[in-house]
Amino acid sequence: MTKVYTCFCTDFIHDGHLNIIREAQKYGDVIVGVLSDKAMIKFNKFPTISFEERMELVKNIKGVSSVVVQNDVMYDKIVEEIKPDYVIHGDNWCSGPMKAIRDNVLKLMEKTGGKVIDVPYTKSERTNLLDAKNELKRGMPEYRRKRLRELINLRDIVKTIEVHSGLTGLIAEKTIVENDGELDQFDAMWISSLCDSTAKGKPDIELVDMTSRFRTISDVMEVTTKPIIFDGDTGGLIEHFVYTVRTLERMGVSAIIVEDKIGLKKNSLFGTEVKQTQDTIEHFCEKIQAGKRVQLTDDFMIIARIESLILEQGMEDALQRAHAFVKAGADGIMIHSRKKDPAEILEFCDKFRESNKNTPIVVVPSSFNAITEAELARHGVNIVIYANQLTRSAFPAMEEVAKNILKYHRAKEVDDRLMPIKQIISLIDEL
Ligand code: SPV
Ligand code: MG
Repeated sequence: MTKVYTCFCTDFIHDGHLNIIREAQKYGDVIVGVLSDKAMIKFNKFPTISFEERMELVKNIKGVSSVVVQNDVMYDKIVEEIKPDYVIHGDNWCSGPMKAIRDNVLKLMEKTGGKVIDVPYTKSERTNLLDAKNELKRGMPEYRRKRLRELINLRDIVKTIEVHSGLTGLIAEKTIVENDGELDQFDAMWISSLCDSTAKGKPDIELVDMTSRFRTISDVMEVTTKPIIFDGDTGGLIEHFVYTVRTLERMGVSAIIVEDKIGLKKNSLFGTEVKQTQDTIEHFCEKIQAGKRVQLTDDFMIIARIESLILEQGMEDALQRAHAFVKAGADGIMIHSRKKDPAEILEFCDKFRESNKNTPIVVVPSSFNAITEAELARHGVNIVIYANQLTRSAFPAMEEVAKNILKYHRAKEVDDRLMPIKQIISLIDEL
């Protein structure tokens, strides 16, 4: 029998999918692959229903002969397994990031003598609306909030990028690159106190109040679906912290990271050059416990950030705090360092993992930036945060353009550095 293969990466079936099945039937037996959770997440189609439910959905389509699991975004393994005569797909994979997948399939089919069929993508008002609605569903608090915990389980390391506005949110949400035949993108977003403050021209000393920080979160949430980790600074007074936890959880934020400092907070990258006071273990444990007590879902995470290495209090102090904070209920540990050499971070991770295998570890490699994600993951790190790179890249670019306009008394000389007007006006999707 002639085998026709197609892969579905969807939580619901619409006319477009049915059209592909109808077309496929003209060539032979239709085998549909359902993308596994792990693969779907790589593709930023975070599932809103379970894998079993997605299998069931496809099994019930008329004209489908069999349903299989596709474990990778690229088709190498599945083509080897099934040896299809045809691979059929909507022609939306002829351009954009999905083109890398089509190229992969073309190469494989050239080898086996099979053919690739591109079916015109169904663009009815109904399918467009269903697509858009399903996409937006992923941004609803009940889906978004639990996504961080799911990612920690599914990813070797959760790659997180700083955002401080709708625009930077769009970059985090949509930037996707092909790397060695794999599609790559960020998993989560970090609402940095440093960058949120800097964007407002304010110092990073907990001056930008929570109401304003929530507003930033809301701007980001409007245009994204990825999970959010909130930089909660010291968390403030315990009496205030509990309200912050409640609000963040209700909004659909996945985690707050609070640092074990007290009093006037200064940015950690100043280290001991400025006066900073570390909280006592007892008081910080009380803060964690208070936050956990008011939390309403099992999704939300309170991550304790340890400043012992920043404040030169030593490894033993950092480890003692980590274990105490976990005992108090912390759902994760962030360990920070401002050294260029990652040695102390790796030593902490290795020692912590000797007696704690599961509590997620978060790191922020702003200073020790030569270390790779793979190396961090090998030492037990679960989340890596690129905490300020978007802000630090945008500022010099903007300043340079400003200087040049002043220099030449016109904007022509900077034009080749600017995003074309056409592109910027179409950057934001119309509803
Ligand atoms: C932030 O991004 O605001 C952080 C990380 O807290 S750091 O600036 O390195 O302290
Ligand atoms: Mg901060």
